[in-house]
Amino acid sequence: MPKSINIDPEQALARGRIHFSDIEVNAYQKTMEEELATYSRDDFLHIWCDMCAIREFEAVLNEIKLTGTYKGVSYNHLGPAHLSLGQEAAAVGMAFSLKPEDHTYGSHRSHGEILAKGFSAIRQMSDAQLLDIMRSYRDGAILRPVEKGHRGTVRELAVQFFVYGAYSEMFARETGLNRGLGGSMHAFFTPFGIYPNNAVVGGSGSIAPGAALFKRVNRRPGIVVANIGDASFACGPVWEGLTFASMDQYRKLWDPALGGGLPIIFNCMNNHYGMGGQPCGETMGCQVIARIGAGVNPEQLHAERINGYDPLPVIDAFRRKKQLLLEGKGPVLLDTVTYRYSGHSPSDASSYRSKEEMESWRRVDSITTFQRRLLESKLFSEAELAEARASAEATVFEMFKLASDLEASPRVAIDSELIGGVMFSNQTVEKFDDRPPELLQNPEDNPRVRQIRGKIRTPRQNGKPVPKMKAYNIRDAIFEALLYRFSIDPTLVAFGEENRDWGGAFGVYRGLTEALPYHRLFNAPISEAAIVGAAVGYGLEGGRAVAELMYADFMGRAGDEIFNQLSKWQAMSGGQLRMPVVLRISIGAKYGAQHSQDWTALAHHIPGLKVVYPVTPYDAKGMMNSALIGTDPVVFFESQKIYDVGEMFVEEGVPEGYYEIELSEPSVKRSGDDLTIITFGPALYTAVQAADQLQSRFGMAAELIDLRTANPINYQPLVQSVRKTGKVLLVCDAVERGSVMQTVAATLAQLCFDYLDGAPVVIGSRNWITPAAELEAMFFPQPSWLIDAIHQRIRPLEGWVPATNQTLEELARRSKLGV
Ligand SMILES: Cc1ncc(C[n+]2csc(CCOP(=O)(O)OP(=O)(O)O)c2C)c(N)n1
Ligand SMILES: [Mg+2]
Repeated sequence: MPKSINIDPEQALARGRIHFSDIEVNAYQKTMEEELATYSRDDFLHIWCDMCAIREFEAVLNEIKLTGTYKGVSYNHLGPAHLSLGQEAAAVGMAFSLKPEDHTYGSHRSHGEILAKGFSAIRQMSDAQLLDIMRSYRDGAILRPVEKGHRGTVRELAVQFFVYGAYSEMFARETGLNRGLGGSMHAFFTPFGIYPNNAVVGGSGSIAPGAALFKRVNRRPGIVVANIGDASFACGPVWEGLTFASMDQYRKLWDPALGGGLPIIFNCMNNHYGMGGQPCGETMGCQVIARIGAGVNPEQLHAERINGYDPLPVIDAFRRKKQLLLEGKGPVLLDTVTYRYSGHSPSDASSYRSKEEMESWRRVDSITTFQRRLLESKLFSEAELAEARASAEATVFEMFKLASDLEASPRVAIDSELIGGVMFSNQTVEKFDDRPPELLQNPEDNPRVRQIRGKIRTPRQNGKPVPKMKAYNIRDAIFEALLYRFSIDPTLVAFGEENRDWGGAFGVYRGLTEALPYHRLFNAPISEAAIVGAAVGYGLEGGRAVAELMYADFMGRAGDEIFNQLSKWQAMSGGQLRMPVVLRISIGAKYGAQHSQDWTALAHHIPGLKVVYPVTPYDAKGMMNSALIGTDPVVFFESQKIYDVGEMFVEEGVPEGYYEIELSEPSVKRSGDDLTIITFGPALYTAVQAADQLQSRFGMAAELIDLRTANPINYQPLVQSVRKTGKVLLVCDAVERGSVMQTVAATLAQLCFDYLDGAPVVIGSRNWITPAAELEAMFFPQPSWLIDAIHQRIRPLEGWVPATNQTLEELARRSKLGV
């Protein structure tokens, strides 16, 4: 389908100028008298109480970290405490007018933001809603210790519940918001609209746009706020997130009924410091974070610097900006100026800043200043404010006491299978919403579907092998699985580079452009971090996403998103969240050192990922079907070498209908009694050639097993085979060192020790850069290498003259050289 946007040379080459608008800096100048018309007495009291409660919450942590005691209660908190003493007005201002359906994402220093958002949500919810949340959340595990003897209102109970859950989370207690598995830097509570907070700073920058995408695609109310520190605005994922969130297509190409630009505020919690470095003046060049907006889109992200040392300008800005988002004019960048008195962590002596500077900020402290203004307004007496403050502080202190009490709040039982039990959710969900899935045509009318109908799905036709052009291949298999799920789950979206008109980088999606509206299949910017991060955000919000990386070599560009985000949030939520995301990654060949690497081992090493690599059409369809109905993150590797191969192993052919293949099961592709060859990836086809030769020249029957999955693995069929043959060779295209096959070999050596004639033999690619296409035969395992290895290390083969050296001596020699 040709592009609808025409590129006109006359226009592109015409002379002109880019105009920038002024960016407001601390424009808010309203007096308290003016604000009396905006806020009720109760509003002011709530702002006051929330700021005081947050200050107390952090003060407790500061004291126990520094002295081990607070008001006579001793506690040894081993974990981190990145406190935001001084930043209370920014947090309360941000959260004050957000609704529970507005979702926040944050950073390692988010205690204040979490509390403020929770207090705000509690105030907006009915007693019935609050009771329902407290009773149902983890079956009342957090509520039980708090409600004992409680005599106040439901709202008061909810505040206690929430503060207690937060402290318990920080102290690794069963009663933590995330069962103690998130901890201080990652706590969150989705029923109040508080989503994951990220200790990998800037991490929310690429994830939160995915949450906003979810809201747009699924017409969910509310906005998303990504709270990010000033120093973290230098992070690549933040810039990629800004790019992803401000793509033109939302307003130019997508159905206007969806609502336009992404509803997201990138909110810089600008405390002027990283740990000790200063972004403005030292480590960055923009000087005012709001300036970044100027380069991103013509609206300059509606960027503004606001005074975050006073809650009222922050509330004012959030209300104005939220309105813009609801009008489809997002995204927005806010530069919320604040200051932290506390060190980066309590052990930090703040030697990088002067006492005078800290004193000058204390003199205009947000709580004292706000108190003065409240008193001047005559709405409250000093005693009233003091009493409210004392009451807020008492609640915090009581909840700290309860959370630090090991009897009332037991530690997470780390010796049990608790963590293992939440690494994966292992569920199946047909669809994440009941509305009809949006398709532009009946799948039966899709040109690709029609083309596939004419293809041959079996290994042979009339006894002859099927020519490539006619064979139903791996591309077709993945396409079929995707189209099926697209027609069932309305939340399913797919995106990545060149996903739409190009048909996916390697043609897997050809035909989907005709079938799907823009918002279900779209081209992402060349922002791998944002592509994977957005899929993570989309999944966290409750939708299903398929993200694509063109080449495995680019996994490094999305390293944090794959290794720390996609993989971890299910477990870090204590099993509260699911991550129904499939990350398709294509593995190249013929393109040299930076486009032809099999990096399956990287994904396999990371706990929390399911990692599969099907290499036959039958397996590709069945495994993609399983990935697309599951609730766990699946890294789905595909090989460019074999996208075109037809089915060679399943005589009945690849079913037209739906079927699933469990994602833990190796597949025996050929039976044999003399030797087991286990492969991972397209090395299956290398092994087939070697096995043919072994049979014809040496009468040796090899059992061929395609591992198909690197995690999880059911070892039973592997063990069964190795016990039968006593000999095992493992082959993959990844470099031999640290490959998936090394793990499998080591495990089999232990599981089958008494049955093995010799140590398992692993053949991978050489531990080199991948050379040019012309030299690849020196790099990737060849059929003859396998026979050489069998001859030299497993069983001498009469008359065989090895062309390569696969001996253990050579292995040791190369290892010493590191190659
Ligand atoms: C990706 C990453 N790099 C470095 C760190 C170590 N680190 C933790 S906090 C921090 C400073 C962050 O500063 P800023 O973004 O301004 O947030 P603030 O701490 O001021 O709230 C650094 C460098 C990290 N956690 N993650
Ligand atoms: Mg900072």
